[in-house]
Amino acid sequence: MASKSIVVFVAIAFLSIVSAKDFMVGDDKGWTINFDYQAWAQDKEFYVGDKLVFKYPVGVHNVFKVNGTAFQNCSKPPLSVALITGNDTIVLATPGRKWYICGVAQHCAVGGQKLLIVVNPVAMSPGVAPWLSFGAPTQASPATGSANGIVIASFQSITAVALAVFFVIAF
Ligand SMILES: *[C@@H]1O[C@H](CO)[C@@H](O)[C@H](O)[C@H]1NC(C)=O
Ligand SMILES: *[C@@H]1O[C@H](CO)[C@@H](O)[C@H](O)[C@H]1NC(C)=O
Ligand SMILES: *[C@@H]1O[C@H](CO)[C@@H](O)[C@H](O)[C@H]1NC(C)=O
Ligand SMILES: [Cu+2]
Repeated sequence: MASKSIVVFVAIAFLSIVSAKDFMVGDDKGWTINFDYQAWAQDKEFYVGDKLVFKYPVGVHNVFKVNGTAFQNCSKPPLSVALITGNDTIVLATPGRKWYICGVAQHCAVGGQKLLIVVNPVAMSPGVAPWLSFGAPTQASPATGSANGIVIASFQSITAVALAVFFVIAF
């Protein structure tokens, strides 16, 4: 407990993105069965800070964020972690592969109601100061590092400039 240390890593960057984008998954079709979400995603570039909006009639579908294994298998997490509002907004907070499935009946396995995207890191504007960091740990063991960290990201668009602040709190 005494060794519990808080590492605060604050990164402030002026981003070259004009503003974060909202992606309506499936566009006019929304989140449904028998739609090719891979084709939908193929021509799109997703960046950290963008949002996915899953639209569907409440009760007809839901949304689970899963890992690659569960995506392949269409294996459903507990219902308690499902998104169910019919207008589920997910902020893409970290780069990398993200997997989403519908957990209703066989919508994923048979209906192909599953989406894989790759989120790109935030594009940096050249010439603007790169990531600035403060509060590097002096006595903290970096062993666990940010792997166990909680990442809270907030994004604000101020006209053409976005200011991103990340707090990584590691125990
Ligand atoms: C994927 O998720 C499942 C259940 O949600 C979990 O059992 C499994 O360990 C996870 N696999 C990986 C590689 O993280
Ligand atoms: C995925 O399916 C395979 C074959 O049915 C099974 O062996 C494996 O345990 C499943 N994995 C998960 C995470 O459900
Ligand atoms: C759906 O969510 C988006 C983003 O959170 C919001 O802007 C929009 O007003 C919502 N629409 C409805 C019908 O609730
Ligand atoms: Cu569904």
